[in-house]
Amino acid sequence: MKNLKAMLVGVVAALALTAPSWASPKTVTLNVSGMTCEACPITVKKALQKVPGVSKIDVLYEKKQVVVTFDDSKTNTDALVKATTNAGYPSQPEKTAK
Ligand SMILES: [Cu+2]
Repeated sequence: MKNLKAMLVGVVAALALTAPSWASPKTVTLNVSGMTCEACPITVKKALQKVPGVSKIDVLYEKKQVVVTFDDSKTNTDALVKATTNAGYPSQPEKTAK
């Protein structure tokens, strides 16, 4: 079964690389420096959940980062930044290393 698993991993990797244009979930990492206590991520998360098109939010409290997965046909990084900023937590998209 080892080979099958390796093959599946390869297929998934290939799919990820050739992401179809009709469904393009994007992931952005936002640096939220204002998250200073453990209640902050909850507020940030709630604000982001209200943005249409957002499908996944991972708060990395220790790194003061929020990883947001969203549908880029429905929303964009600017809207996400605006949402956290309006909630009292200004954020900056992390420059993605290519
Ligand atoms: Cu707090």
